[in-house]
Amino acid sequence: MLSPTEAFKTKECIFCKIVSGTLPSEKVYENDNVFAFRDISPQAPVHILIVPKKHITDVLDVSVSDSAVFQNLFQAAQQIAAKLGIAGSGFRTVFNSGDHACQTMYHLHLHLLGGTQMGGSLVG
Ligand code: DGP
Repeated sequence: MLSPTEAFKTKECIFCKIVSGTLPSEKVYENDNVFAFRDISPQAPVHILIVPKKHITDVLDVSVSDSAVFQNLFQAAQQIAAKLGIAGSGFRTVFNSGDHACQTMYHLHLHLLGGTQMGGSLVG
């Protein structure tokens, strides 16, 4: 029998379906551990979501054995920022976790935002 996490992954998770190609996305980067695509409702000229291929729900769900995945998330951010021309001008990287952070997609994702001057507030 599938664990609740595995059942969610196979039946419900939109980002798992994007990773597997069952749902379409505008892919910008992929390696063995992570997949990155353009956000469907961008909040900046560049708004990319970088997700682990493995279903991890949020930051609370990350374990020590996922260290390679985390390394890959940040390597992907560096490479995508360079590829999309925002490494020099600057960019923001954000993980939302839970209600107060307004997390809506319960598959861990690193937002990569750039291409414009952003405000200084991280909470408003
Ligand atoms: P968060 O609030 O941190 O959980 O952000 C979830 C983001 O996911 C949000 O900016 C919109 C984006 N999103 C939701 N559904 C889809 C989808 O089907 N495709 C794409 N490309 N992005 C999506």
